Amino acid sequence: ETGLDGWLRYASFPGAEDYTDQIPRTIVALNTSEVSPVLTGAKELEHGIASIFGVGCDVSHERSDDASSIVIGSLEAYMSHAEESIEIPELIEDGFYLDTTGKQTLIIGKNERGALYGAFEYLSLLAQGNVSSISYASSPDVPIRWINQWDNLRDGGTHGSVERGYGGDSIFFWDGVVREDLTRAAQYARLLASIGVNAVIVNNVNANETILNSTNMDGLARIADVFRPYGVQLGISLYFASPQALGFTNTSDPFDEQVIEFWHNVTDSLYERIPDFAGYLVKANSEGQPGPLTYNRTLADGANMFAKALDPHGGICMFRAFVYDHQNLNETRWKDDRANAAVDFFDGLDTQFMENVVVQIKYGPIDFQVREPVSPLFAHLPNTATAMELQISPEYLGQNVHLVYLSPLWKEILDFDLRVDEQASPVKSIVNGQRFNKTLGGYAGVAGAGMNDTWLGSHLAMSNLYAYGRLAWNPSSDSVDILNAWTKLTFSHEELVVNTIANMSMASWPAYEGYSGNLGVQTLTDILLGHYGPNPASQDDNPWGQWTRADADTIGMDRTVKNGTANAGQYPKEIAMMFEDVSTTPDDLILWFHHLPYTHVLKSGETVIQHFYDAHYNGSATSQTFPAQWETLKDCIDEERYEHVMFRLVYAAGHSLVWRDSINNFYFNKSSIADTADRVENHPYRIEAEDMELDGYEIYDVSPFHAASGTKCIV
Ligand code: BDP
Repeated sequence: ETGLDGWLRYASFPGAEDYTDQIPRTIVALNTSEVSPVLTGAKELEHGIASIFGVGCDVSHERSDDASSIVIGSLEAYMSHAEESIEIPELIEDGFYLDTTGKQTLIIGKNERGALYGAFEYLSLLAQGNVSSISYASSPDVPIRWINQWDNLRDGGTHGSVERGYGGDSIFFWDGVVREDLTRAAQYARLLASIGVNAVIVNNVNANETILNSTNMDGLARIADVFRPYGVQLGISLYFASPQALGFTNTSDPFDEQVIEFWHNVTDSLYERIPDFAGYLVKANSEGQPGPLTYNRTLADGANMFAKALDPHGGICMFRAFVYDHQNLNETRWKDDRANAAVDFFDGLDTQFMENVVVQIKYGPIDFQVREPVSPLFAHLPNTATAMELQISPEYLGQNVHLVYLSPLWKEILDFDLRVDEQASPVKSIVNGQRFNKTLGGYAGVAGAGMNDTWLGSHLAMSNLYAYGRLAWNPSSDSVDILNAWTKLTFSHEELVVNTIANMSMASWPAYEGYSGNLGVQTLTDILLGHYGPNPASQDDNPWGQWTRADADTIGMDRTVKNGTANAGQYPKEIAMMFEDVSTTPDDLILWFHHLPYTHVLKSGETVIQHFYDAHYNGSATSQTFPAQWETLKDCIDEERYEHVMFRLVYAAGHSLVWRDSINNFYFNKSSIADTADRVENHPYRIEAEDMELDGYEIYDVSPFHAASGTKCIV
């Protein structure tokens, strides 16, 4: 199996044949439009039931009294066929009601998209072997459940690459334009719809103005056409200085009349082609990108310019809070701490944004690190809609070569209680709008899917895409439940498979944190290159503002108000007090907030440096168990996917040793404090490759030097 169907394989399961008599044979689609998600749902049911149970169904539009039919439709359509309608529980937009207890199986959506979601839910239950009678309503926690693809139209040569994507070229773009063949775009929309994702931003946040030429707008309309039957809306990222770059104006000042007119015209043209266009995503004044500050306007002025153009059409402007200037780290107001930037930049703007602006905030204050506190900005915008940006393609967490199941990390962030105004304020209740009475809000998941049949570069990484959709629908879902459902749908119902994948996945984030960066010092990857391998030295010598502040005696960033960058003071009072004080800061964030001697004793009883050594050994030891665990599944999984996963697990187990030894050696060299278990200085069983007799290999110096023991590698 290639993996192309992801979790929508609809494989049969042992005993499925016993249920064939119970499965309805007629599917009645109450909504009749050819592009209606309801019809998509009906066809999906037909396909799924045939695949799981080996029985054929007819799809019709006529409701009859046939006892074995599945009726699927929007609430409105259901009510208009009201002869014997039953009372449907309260639903919100995109929600659905699923009832298999009566004469007819009912799948009723609040809207047409909701009905499609209901069909996917029903099929997911059947495919997991759950054929018992059920009756329940389900509605999403948030209206914004979007995917961000960082796809480039052109990348130097002719490719459409995906920034921070590990699954091959763009499924949307090639050679500067939208691909002719959009089969993969439709398949992607199907996968996304099945987990409740309702919009995709199709191009990179580092956007290019050429997305707005008429050829590309026509191309975008073609993508929107293949998305529409799945209820997935299309949106795009904008380059802020497009009016200038395209030669329409000589400024991109958001107060300039011609600039305003330009954006209104662009927006109107997009809606002419794509009436259900979702909206814009804007990265401004960040990492060299222009923005409103370039023209001495506020971030709100910039966001509102787009929001005004979108408003008459019902579109949304997602305005990113990832605003910082990497050239200018000595900016005094940030106190030399990039973690302070977002709150400082949005200071005073909370009441300034239009209703259809959503501020999109990365989960932590820096940048998708293995361990960050939640971004304090979530506590500062009670009058503004917010969305949380999560990275499904784990750029700093092993890039889908290492196994890292992200749901536990995301849930820690979502459940964190910010205690705004000393009241319960879990982050998930801020983004869903409940805490501050907002109607808009939600999630943006940076997915990085590509043309590779595995979509993300690795079969196991697909559990992260699945979990993203599930948590955006219901952030209180359990990480293991999500995973087990995914495993059954993707691989097998066998207990051994389900339990083994759960064991490996649930151990994977702690293991990666163990052998990469501990105690809140971040992931310790190289900063300026690919963000992949270990390079702890680069943390203290880069213009991007991530620091460990390590010297011979001490390590960690002092972010206290009393002595440091005052970042702890950006949190609401109770949380600020907790992070201000070493004794109340949790161990896993202690070096994020405090600069401490290597000999500081943690709450665990270990010293900081011994924790580093042990965590690196334990984390990499866990990673060593993954290939052996996977091997037990050899006879339960098809060979193609078994081998593909095994190859990565074996490689990652080896790479975890590179991580372990380079980080441990680096801090041993800095601190000169010996490992109490005497593992770091002496590697008794190791033979360096460069010391062997080499045939056909040459010895090279490694840069950074600490990424290889003895500073050498063979190639
Ligand atoms: C960084 C990525 C970079 C993105 C940037 C962003 O390395 O590729 O452009 O975030 O989110 O983590 O804008």
